[in-house]
Amino acid sequence: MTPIITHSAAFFFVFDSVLLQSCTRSDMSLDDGSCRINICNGLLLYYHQYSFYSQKVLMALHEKKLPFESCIIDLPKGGQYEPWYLQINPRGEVPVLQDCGKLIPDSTRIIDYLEDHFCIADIPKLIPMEEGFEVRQRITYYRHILDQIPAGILTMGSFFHPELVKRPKAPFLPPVRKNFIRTENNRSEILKAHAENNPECRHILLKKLEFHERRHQIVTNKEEFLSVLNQVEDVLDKVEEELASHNHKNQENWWLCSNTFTVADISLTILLERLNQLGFECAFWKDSRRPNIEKYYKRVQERESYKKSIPNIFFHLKTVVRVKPIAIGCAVVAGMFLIVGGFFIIRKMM
Ligand SMILES: N[C@@H](CCC(=O)N[C@@H](CS)C(=O)NCC(=O)O)C(=O)O
Repeated sequence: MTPIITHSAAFFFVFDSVLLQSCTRSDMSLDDGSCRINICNGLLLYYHQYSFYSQKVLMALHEKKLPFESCIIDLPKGGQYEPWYLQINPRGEVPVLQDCGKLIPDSTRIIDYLEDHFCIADIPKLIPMEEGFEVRQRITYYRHILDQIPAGILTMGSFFHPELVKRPKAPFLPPVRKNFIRTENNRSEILKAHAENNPECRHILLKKLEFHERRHQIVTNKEEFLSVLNQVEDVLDKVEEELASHNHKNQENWWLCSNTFTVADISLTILLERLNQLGFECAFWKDSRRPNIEKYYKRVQERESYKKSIPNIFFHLKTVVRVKPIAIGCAVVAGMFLIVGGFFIIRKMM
């Protein structure tokens, strides 16, 4: 895929006392959906909780136990196309890490940056240099093949080809899936409207539109989507083989490439999580299809970094309520009628 834009992101300050005050909060999104707080002495992550690439960076930050502030970009509402955010990342994508005055876009670059700049003393390492050349090579290899899987196409394609999906889970339940399809189908119009309303970002947004239309053709084409699923199949075969080769070792202490948790494990964990949520776990590992991956996925869910990076059931519920407030309201009222009605019927019968 060709890069959308290559010039570096501009950086701007808003010296406003209210904004300065909110700089101390851990989530610095403002009520109008913006987050123009660029004054921060530490790490600030622009992200979205359900974004695949954001989850990778979150997991790296939590693995390394680094404190950070956060600013949530409302992707479903097009927060990434707002002019202030396009100045932070002209690609209009999350995640972006801000380290004092420096802006670092792209999950792989962010994780490498964290590894390079936060590697002193007792900060856990995600690329253990001391384990030697062979381990490092394995980490690079697995990270590379895992990161080559186009997660956006995998996710969106599964909504357009539901016949290929068995059991989608939260957050990708039917109302959310429908919402994603609607947003995807309207994205060209959304981008055109943003380009019209923001002449200073027109060029960037029209490039993004071009990119979106190319991607849309791919996600809606079944053959193309099947070839992405085949790519996943090939990568998971290699992962399964690698994990199986550790069977003679103490598996409780062993991850994908080493007995420490590495960047390759982050790529694998977030991929498995996404496949599971999309409803592909039966196709790819459940029921002894790939027993080592199944075991690995169970084990990784016990890690603190996983629990802190992947939204839990309460967060999913909030999301579904936000997407379908009327339907949920009706369901709650109907449920109450059923309970109260049932209560009276039972009383009459007694
Ligand atoms: N190569 C980038 C990809 C980032 C990306 O595609 N992010 C998605 C969310 S997972 C996004 O921001 N999409 C919004 C859009 O393109 O409009 C990375 O690794 O960070």
